[in-house]
Amino acid sequence: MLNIVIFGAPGSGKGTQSDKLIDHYKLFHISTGDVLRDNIRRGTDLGKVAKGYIDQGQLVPDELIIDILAQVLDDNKENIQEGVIFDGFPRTIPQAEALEQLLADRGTKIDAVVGLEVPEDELIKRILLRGQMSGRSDDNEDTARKRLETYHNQTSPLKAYYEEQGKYRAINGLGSIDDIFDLIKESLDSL
Ligand code: B4P
Repeated sequence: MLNIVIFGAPGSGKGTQSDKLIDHYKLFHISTGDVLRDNIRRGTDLGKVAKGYIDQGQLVPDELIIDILAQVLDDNKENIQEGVIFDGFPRTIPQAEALEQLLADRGTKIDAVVGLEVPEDELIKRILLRGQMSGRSDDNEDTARKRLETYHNQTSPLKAYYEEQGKYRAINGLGSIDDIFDLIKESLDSL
């Protein structure tokens, strides 16, 4: 079993590299951003609450997202046996602590945290480029800058948290998608 967190600022390539990791390692993919966007599309109560936060570039409250994650793990007991790629979760220290507990309750743990490191001007460029096609309400310059601020305030402390546990693997997230993936594979294959 291999459980990986893919970590980085908005626009760092988490979703992009997750797609390649799923293919290569045959792991189950959980993207909390995708779960929330799916709920927004379907107009669920959760979607209505989440949209308010996402459009402001803020995080959805911890209690809500932790419950969602627990539910996804419970609904996919069969699918998660080989391991999971956690994409966009955890995003706060309380989420990381909750994840540790959720996995311990299921007799497993996080093996590695892949940190995609990308300079801020490139992050904004990528988000705006995607915004031209994605239709995502948070892919505009104002919200992107707020998302980056939220990342610095609430999410970036997780780097030190996982470094202390010896799990953080820094990856240069600038370059071609395939070259970045090669760096990730190299790092994970040495686990
Ligand atoms: P996410 O869906 O996770 O959005 P994100 O951080 O912007 O990452 P995303 O996956 O979209 O971008 P990626 O880096 O792959 O979250 C959306 C919102 O949901 C959050 O802001 C928050 O409000 C809420 N949310 C989600 N999880 C939560 C949690 N745990 N707690 C609370 N709230 C939560 O890629 C960006 C772009 O870069 C792509 O268009 C890609 O094509 C491009 N790209 C990738 N690699 C590239 C490369 N090497 N070169 C050039 N371009 C590249």
